[in-house]
Amino acid sequence: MAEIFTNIPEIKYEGSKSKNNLAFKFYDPEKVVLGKTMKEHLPFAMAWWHNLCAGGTDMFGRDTADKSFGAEKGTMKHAKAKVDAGFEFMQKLGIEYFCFHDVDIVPEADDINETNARLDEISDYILEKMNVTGIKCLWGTANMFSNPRFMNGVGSTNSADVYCFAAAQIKKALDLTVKLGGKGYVFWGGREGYETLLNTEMKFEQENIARLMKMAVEYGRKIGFTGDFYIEPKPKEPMKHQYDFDAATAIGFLRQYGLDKDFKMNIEANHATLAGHTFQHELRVSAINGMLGSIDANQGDYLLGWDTDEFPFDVYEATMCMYEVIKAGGLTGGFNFDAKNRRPSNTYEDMFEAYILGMDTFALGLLNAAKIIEDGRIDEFVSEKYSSFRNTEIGSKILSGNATLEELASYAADKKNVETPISGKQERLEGIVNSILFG
Ligand code: XUL
Ligand code: CO
Repeated sequence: MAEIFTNIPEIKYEGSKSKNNLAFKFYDPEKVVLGKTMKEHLPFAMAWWHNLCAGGTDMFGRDTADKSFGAEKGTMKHAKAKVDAGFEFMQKLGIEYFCFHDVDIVPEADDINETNARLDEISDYILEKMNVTGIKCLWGTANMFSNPRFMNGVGSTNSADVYCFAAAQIKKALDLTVKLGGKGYVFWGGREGYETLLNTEMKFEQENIARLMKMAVEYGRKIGFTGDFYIEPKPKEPMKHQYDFDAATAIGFLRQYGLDKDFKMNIEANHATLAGHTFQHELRVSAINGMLGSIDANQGDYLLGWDTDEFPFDVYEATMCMYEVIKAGGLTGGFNFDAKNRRPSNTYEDMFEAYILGMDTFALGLLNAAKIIEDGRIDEFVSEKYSSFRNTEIGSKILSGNATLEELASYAADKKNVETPISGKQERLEGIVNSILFG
């Protein structure tokens, strides 16, 4: 099989002083940080859809990047060329995982049986490549947002027939995920929401989504899927209101319908900011609920109100992300670059440089987070801040859950007045972070 990215060598670590655009400056896979190699801390994944399918089309113009890889688009020959390109790409970058939607890997046919036959054929080919290269599948999913049949929703659709087609797609995508040994299975509910309540039965829709997820769990476990199901929260776009608004909302939904044992969160940075949260907030909410599963590593643009899916460049964000991930004991999933080149970055070289940027940004985030943790001042401050609960008799009584409101009121009455609590010291802590990062 002919090389596709002929002018691109294997990407190596050369250190921060390197001026080689095709080298890592910070991602040094074998470097040990807090007892684990960078590669172990950062299981990176390639997103099939952006990297191998998207050519830069936007609402105002067609593709700028050629992703034909020498084959006619819409054919199985092209599907195979994408597999060849994807594996060469991942090998050259040392990326060990990929994520896919069903329709990223084959052109969808008019007849679902034909689509499924194509999926069988391509997954055999992908499996062959996986066996040769050792590259693995992080997660699979079904694209249930592009086809017009999903215009009124998927699990939330008004059409029982469409609901069955969604079930069929999930069943097949789960079969493929198991066949390829995927660690996770994602539900991103881009069409699970509504535009107006004038035409929507919200409770009915949410119950039907839960039913579909329950069937997916039952089927997945039956065919031997032992990994995690993920919800990937997003507040809006394409719908005005999406039911999986943010991690807290999605976790509440999972608990309400008894799905919390099988599901975790797949947190995407750009979705967090669209919900009016920081990436770090969404990670913390997931972690404290025992549901931090995987990450879609990208970033948004604070000046734009939509999902720009940029490659991560913001080192502060990556630092705070890695701080959360390390504190949570790592991910069961990985870091999937759900990110796309900007429309004018349309060459093969740009594809590689984008991944180098993303991987270096997360390597810097890891190094910085380790420094913050090793320095200890931030953790020490936080622990001190709550010490009145942990180090006093009345505080410990409250924490034990055995205090009564009358008792606490009588304690307050005896004290007569209370001092203001200790300062939050935000500016000092931000200064400490800067001095750790740049000192
Ligand atoms: C959409 C998005 C999806 C999911 C998988 O915003 O992030 O690509 O990651 O369906
Ligand atoms: Co995503």
